[in-house]
Amino acid sequence: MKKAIVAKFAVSSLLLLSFVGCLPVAGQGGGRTVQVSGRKQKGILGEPFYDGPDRGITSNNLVGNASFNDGTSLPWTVSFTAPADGAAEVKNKSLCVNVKNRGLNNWDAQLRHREMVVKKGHTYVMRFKAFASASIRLRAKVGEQGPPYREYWVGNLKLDEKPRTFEGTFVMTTKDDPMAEFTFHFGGNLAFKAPQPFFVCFDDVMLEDTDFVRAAPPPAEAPPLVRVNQVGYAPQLVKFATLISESREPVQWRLRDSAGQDVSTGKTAVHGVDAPSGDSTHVIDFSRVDRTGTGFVLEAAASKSHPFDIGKNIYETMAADAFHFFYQNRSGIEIAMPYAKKPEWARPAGHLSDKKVPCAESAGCDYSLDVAGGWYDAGDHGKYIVNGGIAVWTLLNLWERSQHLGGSHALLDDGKFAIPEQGNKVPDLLDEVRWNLDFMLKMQVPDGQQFAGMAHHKIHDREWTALGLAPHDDPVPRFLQPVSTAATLNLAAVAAQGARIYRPYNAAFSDRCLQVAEKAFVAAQKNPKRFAPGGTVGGGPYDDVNVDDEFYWAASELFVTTGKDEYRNAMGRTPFFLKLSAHLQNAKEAGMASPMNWQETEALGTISLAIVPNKLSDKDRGQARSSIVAAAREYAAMVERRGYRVPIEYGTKNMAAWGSNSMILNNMIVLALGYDLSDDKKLLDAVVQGMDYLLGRNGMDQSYVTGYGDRPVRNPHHRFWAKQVSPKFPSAPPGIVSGGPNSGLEDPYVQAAGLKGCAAEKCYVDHIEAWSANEITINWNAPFAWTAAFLDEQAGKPRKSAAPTPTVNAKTTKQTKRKMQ
Ligand SMILES: [Ca+2]
Ligand SMILES: [Ca+2]
Ligand SMILES: [Ca+2]
Repeated sequence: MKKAIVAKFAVSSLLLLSFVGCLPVAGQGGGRTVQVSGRKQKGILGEPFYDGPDRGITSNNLVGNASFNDGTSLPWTVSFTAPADGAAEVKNKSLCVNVKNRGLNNWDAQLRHREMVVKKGHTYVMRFKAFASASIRLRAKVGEQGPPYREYWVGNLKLDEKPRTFEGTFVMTTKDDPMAEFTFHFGGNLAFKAPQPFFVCFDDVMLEDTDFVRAAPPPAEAPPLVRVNQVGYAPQLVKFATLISESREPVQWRLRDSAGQDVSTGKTAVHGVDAPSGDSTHVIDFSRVDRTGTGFVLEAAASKSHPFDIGKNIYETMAADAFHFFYQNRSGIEIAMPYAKKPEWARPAGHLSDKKVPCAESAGCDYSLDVAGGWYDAGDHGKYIVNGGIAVWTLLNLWERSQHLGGSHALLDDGKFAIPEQGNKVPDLLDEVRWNLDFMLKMQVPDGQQFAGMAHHKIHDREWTALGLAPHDDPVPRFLQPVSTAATLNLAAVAAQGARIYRPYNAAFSDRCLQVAEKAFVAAQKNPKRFAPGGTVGGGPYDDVNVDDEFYWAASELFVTTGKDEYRNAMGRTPFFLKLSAHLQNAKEAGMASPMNWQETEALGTISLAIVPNKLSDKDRGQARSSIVAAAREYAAMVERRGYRVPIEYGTKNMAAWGSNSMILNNMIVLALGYDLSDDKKLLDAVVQGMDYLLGRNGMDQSYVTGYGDRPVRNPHHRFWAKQVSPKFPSAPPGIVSGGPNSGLEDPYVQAAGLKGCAAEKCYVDHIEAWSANEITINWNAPFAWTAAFLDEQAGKPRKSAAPTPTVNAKTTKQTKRKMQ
């Protein structure tokens, strides 16, 4: 998460194909001056900057938003390449870009409009109004949105405080460009005299092609007022829907089967305003229905829900797909059929150059390491230890649950994943996780170096690449970033966890894991305050200046694995011993109802101490277990307070944080473990309802998972699954959860989408450029896979016992573990 997407503009050779129009300033570029024919200097109209009726906004206008009169600016978005910085806002019905830092290159600060086709032989007319708060030059162009950035038309203009109208025209003489863009550059030297900050405003922007007729938008279908889990419900688990209604009286609901026959009816319960969504809500409880089938529809208040299933298998393929996300994001190995599942998702091995990666200048070292392999973190191609750490831990924790709490491992065993390691007698979940764990081990600083034993915080590209890039095509050099205490402790924690888990399958690997873990812990103690810097370029910062929680987590994992007193003492010295807070304590999201994230990891230690047999006293383990159950009960209580019955609340400011869906998922893990430990069915019910929210029973009527539900996420932020950017790329495979609503509105796309003032759970848009609301990451899909597998198990299928590891009967295990307390 947290990464800016900025297209890097190569210095383009100007191909001015035809230029027959007029501009206040001659277009030029590529070292040659272009003849400008036609009338001179039209368009200084002297009118006030325009906020009257729409002008130039005809059905022939390729520009999707010309007037900004409705307060939005999409599909216009700004792009700033660091150090350039700024933001756009619609003000007085025109679009103004506030430039805090102009950057180095002309294109470092720009406003652009994509999603347009420019066709051979067609004549285009541009017209727009603009002014700036200071004298600057403006480079307007129509051209390619990616390398080599050919320009079909360009105008070099002067702006000052006086609003002016500019016009130009050209004939497209080369082949059709299905991905053209209309852009305005105002960075670097174009604005070198302007005092910063300055602003540039635009209005009534036209790119007219008389041969183009904008299709009337499809009639907007109002989302149903009855919100359901669009995938379905399990026969013996709770079944809730939410009706949006301002009625103060209960209303009748009706469940119909696919033939339209009544299955069940009842009355809603009036809930009132659900603050995080802003919706007035009623709750529908149809838990008593145990009929199975497909195509059920809930009706209430003259509105019909999306159709859904009731069945025991609703989560089976979803869980498998959620695990498969990790294979699809493997670095350093060809993603090949049949494992890729569809030819469009196959690709050559990415970043083979990671076999020899030098230190970045800021890292203060002069060696290269083989850090090939691992998973790509998210929409970008970086590999980050702290995000890898919690993702690895989460997946391994699911394995440990199956070993020690009686959870099913039917989906996790050898032969269950579509991966090359199927059939090797090692559970496929452990094979998949090892792909990243191996990479993490390689990030440890070798003996003899200054920071021997510590881990490099991350490895990533020197600069951000553009969307629409397969890993093997990434041309940007990559570097090892400085070591950090947080990364070192993450490495210690998951290597210690791996040492105990992989022992039955590979003793040598287990030994190596333990050696790396112990060495890392010592190195972190020697360097307890080496923090990763914030605000980095080319990769997310993942900075964290509170590492007491990482010390506790690493010491806990080492203690569980080794039983050594030194680790018992180290974890006992922290304030976190045996505790698990239902709310984040010191992360940026402090106060949010969530137990853990990449920045705050104490819950991970307490969970391992609670569920994996270890040398703690029964009393201490009982305390750790009570902490889990108590936090779970807090989340279950939130369900009762919410009209959408989702186990989350967003603090006193009611602001959804970045990756809010992952917070719900991590709450669901604590709920599920709490249920395992207590048999309190309310906790199980809350897990079910968390998943209902993620699959459509929410204020957006959105399934936040790709490929699942009537309205699934279609355009997550990812460089390879980038069909929305170009048909050359595939769309995303199924089973991937989006980060979801984020009140912070932290990227230019959501800022342009008119979301300002949105209710917490409505700060969302399904667009590939919306990286602060619609990214996908390993540390979010890990809890999604965990909870989907848990719900598949709870959905009531008979337990399978064909497993290489001893099958554990849930009841027996629960009895055993009660004895242990
Ligand atoms: Ca306007
Ligand atoms: Ca295997
Ligand atoms: Ca921390």
